Amino acid sequence: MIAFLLLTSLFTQAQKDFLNETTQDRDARMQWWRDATFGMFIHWGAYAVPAGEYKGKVVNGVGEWIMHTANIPIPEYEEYVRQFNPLQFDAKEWVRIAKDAGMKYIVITSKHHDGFSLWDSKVSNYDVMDASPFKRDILKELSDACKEAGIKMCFYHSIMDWHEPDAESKKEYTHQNAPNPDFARYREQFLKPQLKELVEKYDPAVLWFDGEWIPEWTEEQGRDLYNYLRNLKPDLVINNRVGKGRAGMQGMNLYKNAAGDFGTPEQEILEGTSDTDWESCMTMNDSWGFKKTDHNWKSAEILIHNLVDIAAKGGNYLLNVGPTAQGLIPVASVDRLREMGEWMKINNEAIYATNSTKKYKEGEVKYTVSKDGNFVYAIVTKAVSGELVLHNVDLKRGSNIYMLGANKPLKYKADASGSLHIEWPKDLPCKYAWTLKITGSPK
Ligand code: FHN
Repeated sequence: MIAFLLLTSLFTQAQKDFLNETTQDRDARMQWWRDATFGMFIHWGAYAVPAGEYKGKVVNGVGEWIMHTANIPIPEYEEYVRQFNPLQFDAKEWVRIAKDAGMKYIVITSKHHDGFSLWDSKVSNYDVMDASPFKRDILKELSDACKEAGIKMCFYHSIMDWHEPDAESKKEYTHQNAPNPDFARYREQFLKPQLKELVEKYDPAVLWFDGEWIPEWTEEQGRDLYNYLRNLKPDLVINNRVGKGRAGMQGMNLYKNAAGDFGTPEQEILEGTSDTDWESCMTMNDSWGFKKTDHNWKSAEILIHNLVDIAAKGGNYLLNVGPTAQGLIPVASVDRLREMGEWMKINNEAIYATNSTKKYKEGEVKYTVSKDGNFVYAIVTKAVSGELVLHNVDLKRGSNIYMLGANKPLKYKADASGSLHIEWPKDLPCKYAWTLKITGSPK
């Protein structure tokens, strides 16, 4: 152990310190992520087998927490792993559904709190190759399908682990009942080696950590892990749950210089714009993992309006699906993603690679600005009768105003104060929200 710690310290000294990266380097590294704006979150694993039910009863709460919520002993929970055999899993189909929805990256749970790994891990036997009958490397198949489709593959990874003995969290999560759990050993001989495997085998673009709230985890460990991973892959993007900076579900950092590259609001959207990068993650119903009794689906309209609101506030939207134990994305999710894709086909110019502006909204209108600063996109989220009046745009004199998806310029008058009175067209090219492309700048 002393030799090991000596080696680790030598290695730590040789590591480059990425926590003090220049803004220029950071901007270059984050640009693809900022431009992407819209991604798919996938919560999948053994918890899809019970699908929210235990001993014939529906268990309250999110499906992926059933082991803890129903206090299922490890040997019994491992029975779900022995039943995990998603023969209808088709990585290309999943990637197609995400891409056609307009999503640019996919974040899948490589390992959730239950400790079950969805790849061929040499560090753990509690993985899809050794512990389940499926014996296919799910992350390999998805990474290959993503590469082929030009979609960025990213991994969610839980620091909290309810299965690995040394990871036992004494305060609340004592599933392992391990005699002398050694969290430092879990970190150095399980967590880091598994992350090294993921980075070297599948080259993920983002590592999305979670479960950092356990008392055994500290900001200092988060900073060390951040540097360890960036030294393995310098252009890696890592969320702020690698450390302890996150302020609960609001998701933004409590203090300056917290480890991590972006804030992670959960099931909520920031009140306004932010100077720091952020990404709102959200379920389409009320559960991350598949729960067969949860039919409380948000409408496609709500989901599109969320995407517009988040883009206008300069954030990213990570929208979740919870596939079944057979390996299928629920039809209700597929239908809503298809509608989002139809909308994005016409309006994506106002979403991808745009900047936010201080006055990001007026009434039912949200604004984004083209990166070159030449165009303002006014995205109207409520149908208009007669004329729409906009006060927050300085129109370039003599230029036309277009609705994305329509060819003919719209009729408009500018009044003395420069406000635009725009005649609302009868035929609309899409549903739920409509984008006016205006040559000019925000006021
Ligand atoms: O406990 C997890 C939960 O299962 C889910 O993964 C979400 C997704 O962001 N995060 C945690 C709750 O904050």
